[in-house]
Amino acid sequence: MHALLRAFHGRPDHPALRAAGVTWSYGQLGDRARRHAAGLRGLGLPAGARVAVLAEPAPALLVALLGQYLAGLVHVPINTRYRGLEVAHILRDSGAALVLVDQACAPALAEAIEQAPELAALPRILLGDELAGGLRAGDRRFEDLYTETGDALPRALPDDALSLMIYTSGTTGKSKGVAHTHRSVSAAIGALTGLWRWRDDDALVLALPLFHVHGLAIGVHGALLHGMTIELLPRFTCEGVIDAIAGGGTIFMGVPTMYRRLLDHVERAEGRDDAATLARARLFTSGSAALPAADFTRFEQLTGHRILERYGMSETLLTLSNPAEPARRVAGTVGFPVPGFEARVVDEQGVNIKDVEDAEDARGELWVRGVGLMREYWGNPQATAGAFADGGWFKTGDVVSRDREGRFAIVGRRSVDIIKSGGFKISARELEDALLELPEVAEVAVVGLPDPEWGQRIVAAVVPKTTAKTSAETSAKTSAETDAEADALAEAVTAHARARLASYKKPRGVAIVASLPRNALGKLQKHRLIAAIEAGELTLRAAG
Ligand code: MCA
Ligand code: AMP
Repeated sequence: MHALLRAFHGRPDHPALRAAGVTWSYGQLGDRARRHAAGLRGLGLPAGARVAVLAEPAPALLVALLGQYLAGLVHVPINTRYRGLEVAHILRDSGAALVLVDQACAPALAEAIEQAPELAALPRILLGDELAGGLRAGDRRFEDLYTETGDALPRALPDDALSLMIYTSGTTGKSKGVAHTHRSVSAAIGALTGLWRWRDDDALVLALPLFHVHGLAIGVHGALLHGMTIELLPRFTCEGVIDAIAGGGTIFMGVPTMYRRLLDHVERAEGRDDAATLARARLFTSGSAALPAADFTRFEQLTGHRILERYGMSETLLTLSNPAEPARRVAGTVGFPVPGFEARVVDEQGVNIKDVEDAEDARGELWVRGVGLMREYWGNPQATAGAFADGGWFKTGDVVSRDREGRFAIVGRRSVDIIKSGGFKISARELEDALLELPEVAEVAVVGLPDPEWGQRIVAAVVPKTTAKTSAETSAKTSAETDAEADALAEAVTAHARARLASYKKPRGVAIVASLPRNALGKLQKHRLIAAIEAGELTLRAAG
C-alpha cells in the first residue's frame, strides 16, 4: 500500500483536515479522494499524465492531490502569485493534460492564454461556483467530477512512478520542473518527520503555500504519513497561526520571514499573551532560507521554544536538519544529514575539502546523495546531467561550512544570480530578461541585498538608453531634470516587473547608473555592484 494511504485505512475516524468551516476525518477525505480519482479516470487520461493545479490552499486541493495520485496522475502545482508568462511556461513545459483552477487564480490563467493562445484548448477543472458561468467545452466543475463509483479504483501506484513536479527558478531564467517519484517523497519526508518525532496525535498548523516542497511535501505528505491532523490556513497571518495553536495545533513550520513577523506581532500585542499561546505548541521548525540567530534567540526568550532549523531544496527534498532534542539545536546552523542522506563539502574541482572542520574559514559547495533526490528536470536531460556529479551526487550550489561535530552551516550560494526572498527563489536572469524588454533600458543587473525581514531584497541597477543626441544636450540638463528622469525610469522598471512577473520578484530599489562594473574582459562583476550599494555609493530609488 502507498505509505500515504496507511492512515486512511488505519484510523478512518481521526480528523485529517480542519479548515474554515470544514472538518474531515481520514475516512471522509479518503472517500472524496477516491471519488475524485474515479472522476479523473473517467476523463481517460493515461497514467503519468500531468495535472496542473493553480489554486489557493483549500480542502479541495488535498482532495485533488490525493485523487490525482490514486488515478496514477502527476501533481504539478503552480505558484499562485505567478502571472501569465510564468503560468504559460509551466503549462507548456509540463505538457499538462488538464489544469485545475480556482476563482482567485483564474485571471492568471487568462493571462497565460493571452501569452500562449494554444492553451485555450487545455481542459480545465473549475473550482468554485463563481467560475461555473465560464464553462467551455471540455471543462468540468470540480464538484461534478466526483463520481459515485469511488470504490472501483485505483491504479496501482508503483513507487518509482512520478508523483510531483515542483517548478523552481533556475539560474538561467525560466523555471524547471523538478520531478519526484512516490518513493523519493515518502522516503525523504518519512525520514525527516520521523527524526522530528511527529506523532499521530499532532496537529500541524499549515500556513505555507502548497506549491513548494516546504508546504506540500513536508507539510501535507508529512502530516498524512503520520496520520496527523492538518489545520489548514488559506494564507499566513500571525493571528491565524496563534489562533490555530490556541485551538490545539501542536506543530508550526515557517520560513524566517514568518518568524520575524510573529516576533514583531507578539511584542506589539497589547493586553494579550500571544507568547504564552505560542509556547503551548510542541515544535517550531524553520527553513527555506537562513533563520537569523538573533530571531532564534528572541523566539526562545519569548516562548521558550528553540526553533528547529533545517535545510532543503526542491531537487533534494530535506537533507540536513538540527536534532529533535532542543538543547542540541544550534542557532545559525542546519544540523546534520537526515537519515538516508549523505553530504560532502567539495572545492571548485569537486574534490572533498580535507579537514573542513579544522579551518575556521574553510567552506565549499555542498553535494548531497540519498533517498530524496529528484529523478530529473522534466524534459531537460542536459540540465539533469549538469546537476549531478559522478556517483549520483547532486550539486546543490550552496556554500557550507562544517564544524568538528559534523554540523553544517549554510554560508552562501555559488551563484549570485539566485536570490531568496521570504523563502521564494528568484532568478536574477529571469528578471533581467523581463526588464530588458523595456525600450528605455540599455543594460540591467539584478542583485540580492541582505535584508532583515526578507533575507534578501531585490535591487536592479539600470543603464538607461540615452535619448540625448549630443553631449551638449546631456550636460545642458539641470540636476532636477536628470533626477526626475531617473525617478520616472525607476518607476517604469518596477511597473514593468510587476506587470510581467509575480509581485515578489519586483525590485525593491532601482539604481540608475551610467555603466555596470565589469572586469578587463567585460565580465559583469555583481559583487562590486553589491558592495557599491551597501557602501551607499549609488542612489537607490524606492520602488513602489
Ligand atoms: C510577498 N511579498 C514578497 C514576498 N512575499 N516580497 C519579497 N519576497 C517574498 N517572498 C510582497 C508582495 O510582493 C507584496 O508587495 C507584499 O509583500 C505583500 O504581499 P502578500 O502576498 O500579502 O505577502 P504575504 O502574504 O505577507 O507573504 C509573505 C510570506 C510569503 C507569507 C512570507 O512570502 C510566503 O508564503 N513565503 C513562503 C515561501 C515558501 O514556502 N518557500 C518554500 C520554497 P507589494 O504590495 O509591494 O506588491 S523553498 C523549499 O520548498 C525548500 C525545499 C525548503 O528548504 O523549504
Ligand atoms: P528551492 O529551490 O526554492 O527549494 O530553494 C532551495 C534553496 O533554499 C537552497 O538551495 C538554499 O539556498 C535555500 N535554503 C533552504 N533552507 C535553508 C536554510 N535553512 N538556510 C539557508 N538557506 C536555505
